[in-house]
Amino acid sequence: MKLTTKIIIALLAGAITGLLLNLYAMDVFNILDKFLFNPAGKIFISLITMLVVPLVLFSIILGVAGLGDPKKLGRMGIKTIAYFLVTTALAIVIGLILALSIKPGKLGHFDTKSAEFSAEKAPPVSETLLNIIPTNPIDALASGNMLQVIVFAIFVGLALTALGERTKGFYNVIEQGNEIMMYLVNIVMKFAPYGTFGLIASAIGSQGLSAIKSMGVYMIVVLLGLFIHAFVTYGSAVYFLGNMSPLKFFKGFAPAIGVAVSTSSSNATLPVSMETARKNLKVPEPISSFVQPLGATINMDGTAIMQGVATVFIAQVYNIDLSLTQILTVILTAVLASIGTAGVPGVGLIMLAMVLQSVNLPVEGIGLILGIDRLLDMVRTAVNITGDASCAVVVAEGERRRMDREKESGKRNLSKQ
Ligand code: DAS
Repeated sequence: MKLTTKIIIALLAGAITGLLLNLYAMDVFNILDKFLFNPAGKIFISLITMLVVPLVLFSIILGVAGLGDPKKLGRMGIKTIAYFLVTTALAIVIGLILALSIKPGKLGHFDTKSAEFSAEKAPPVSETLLNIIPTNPIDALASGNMLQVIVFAIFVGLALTALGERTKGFYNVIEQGNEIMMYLVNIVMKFAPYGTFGLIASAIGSQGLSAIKSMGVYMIVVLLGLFIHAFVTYGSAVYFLGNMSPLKFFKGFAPAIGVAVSTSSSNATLPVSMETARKNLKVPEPISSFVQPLGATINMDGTAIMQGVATVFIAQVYNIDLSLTQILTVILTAVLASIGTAGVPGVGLIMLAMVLQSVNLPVEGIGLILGIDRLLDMVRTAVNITGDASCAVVVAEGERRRMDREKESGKRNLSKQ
């Protein structure tokens, strides 16, 4: 049976198990959660997270060195960042339009008195951008500062390109290191169905249906935005710009989507996202190893959709009308906030606090949506990594077309001589 099928079955079985135990046998759930679901989930997340930093380091060094031409890196970087910014802005606009038209904050009674939330401060974007150059690369690797690891790996890759044969030995070591990491990803993925089952059973079992009932409309609006963005925005991008059928794209990327749903972490899913993009979507390694780690760190369209909906929802609950200026501020802040935070569970709420503060909305309003955020985090993380993969497909197709044009013009020049 294919890994995709196993992960989907594990997701469904885990959700049904968690729900049934939550409804009819909570004490049994607590025992199973403590000794089975939680340990299985934690082992799986630790195993894949263990591979993230070395895999990103080796694959970006190789990817950049493999490009052979720094100009190509510059071109690829501009296309990637532009794609990220446009799709994230589009995502938050979709969220805002849906929330402003459906008005989830006006449908139902919400107890604002008991709502409370204190967010740990996310670093301002300017600080993050200034800090992307690591003063101590070993510390960046040890602390898993993904933006700094990516920048350091790019510098090493560029040096390898410039030094050529003189560093062939080092290049081979990095190449073998990357091969070892990819081998370990495949080994760890054999455990994915069990880890996925544990994570979903634990999350659904502990949440139950209660939170969903009171926040049903809010959830539906967020999920509607996530599905529209995934299927319309990414489906159109891979079809028109990536020369790939949306069905092939989503089916091919399904194993990574399943792991993202169960882990709620773009970073933890990264080894699987990259492996799936290369194997199933035929994205060349240099492009996959540059676009996807960068995307997992700075591109979070799913999170931006939640932020758009949540901002309007909270404003509606507190009877605050948002002006056009405030709405534009929300869009800008959400796009910039996504750059400053890593892809780990629950980071979307920390960013949401920044967005709410930017338009003077009550941050404690986040307390209203806290209960179901764990469930929504699963789906928006899946959208986040799918956005990164769609970018990799589009950039890869752009580079392929460019190479074809260069070959054509080369042939024409030869025929003229
Ligand atoms: N869980 C985050 C991620 O890994 C997304 C979020 O918290 O919104 O992408």
